[in-house]
Amino acid sequence: MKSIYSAALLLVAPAAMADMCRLDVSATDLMRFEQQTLQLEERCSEVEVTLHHTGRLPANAMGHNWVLSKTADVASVANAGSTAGRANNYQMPGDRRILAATKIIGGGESSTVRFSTAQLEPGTSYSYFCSAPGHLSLMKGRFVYNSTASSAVAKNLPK
Ligand SMILES: [Cu+2]
Repeated sequence: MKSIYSAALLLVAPAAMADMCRLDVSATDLMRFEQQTLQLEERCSEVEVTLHHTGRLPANAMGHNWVLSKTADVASVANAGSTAGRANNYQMPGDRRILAATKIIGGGESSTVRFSTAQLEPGTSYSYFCSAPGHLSLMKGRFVYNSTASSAVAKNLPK
């Protein structure tokens, strides 16, 4: 069924990137993400995530990033990121457990990362978080990639 659906979309709009999706997530001066869950539809072969810092504090006081990993890897990726320091956006260079990440930004700024969903495995739990030191306990959420998640979860926008 999936391939039939894709073919029909291509006939209607041959130039459209039918499987490219977009997610927006906001972070605040109160050290929070405004979204607790991000859901990506199964049809999305690529996704562009944009982190918006809606606060006013500068990056050296309340900098945030958006990091995606398996839920099981979150704590160790964040620990490694603290060691890596601000110059590396609190991400250990070469850390393959990081599936996608933005840079550290301050109030009023935004940062976008684009990645393929091909690396996401069905049945695996994924989470996003901010890897700035001390932020993890308040700044994390679930990243859901499938087509059958609860309707209570906010949906992404087609791009
Ligand atoms: Cu943060």
